[in-house]
Amino acid sequence: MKVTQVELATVAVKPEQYPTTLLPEVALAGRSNVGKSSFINKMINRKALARTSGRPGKTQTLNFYMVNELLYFVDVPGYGFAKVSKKEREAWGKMIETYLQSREPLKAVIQLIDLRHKPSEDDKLMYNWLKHFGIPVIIVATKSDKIPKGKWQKHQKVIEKELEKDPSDPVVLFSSETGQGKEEAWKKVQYYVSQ
Ligand SMILES: Nc1nc2c(ncn2[C@@H]2O[C@H](COP(=O)(O)OP(=O)(O)OP(=O)(O)O)[C@@H](O)[C@H]2O)c(=O)[nH]1
Ligand SMILES: [Mg+2]
Repeated sequence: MKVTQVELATVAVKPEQYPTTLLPEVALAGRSNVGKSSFINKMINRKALARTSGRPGKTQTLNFYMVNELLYFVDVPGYGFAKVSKKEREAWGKMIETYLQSREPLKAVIQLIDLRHKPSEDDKLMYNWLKHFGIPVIIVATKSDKIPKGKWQKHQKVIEKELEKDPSDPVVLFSSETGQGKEEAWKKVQYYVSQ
């Protein structure tokens, strides 16, 4: 995929603020710090258009990145971040739920899981929740650069088994550091966007 044009088109916390230019949308989900914003930057060849941080909780709004006037990547706040107040967490949860549940142009969710670790309870809940609402999921197992190649297969299997992954949902091994999996991830995104 050749990305020629990209911009942060919309920042939203409620439905009235979602884009009105209706293009297919693909949203990012995953625990805080797993690399959602880094994934977007890698996919669009920008170092830091989507803001990233070593500190979890960087992304706090729904950020709609328009790519080639073809689709939106929607950066979503991460879950499982303990250092925010309960009230804040509830507000984010509601914002994310409202978006995922009711957004007609949403074609698929890219759920990021750290390839090094077993999926957490939150990862499992999120995956099950997406499946409950019939949303196609692309599992992106990220930070592959952090473990030796010889272990990739084994770790991927653990993720698939723990999630009880639906066979129709693809898994892409990815690294925002090396760019591994970028073309494959684009292929999956383009497939769902064209549905
Ligand atoms: N080695 C390595 N580091 C990564 C990778 N992806 C992300 N990181 C690092 O992980 C940290 C968190 O990345 P972000 O992209 O900000 O994570 P996020 O999921 O957007 O986090 P929130 O916005 O808090 O939900 C940053 O320090 C990134 O540089 C990867 O593939 N490999
Ligand atoms: Mg982020």
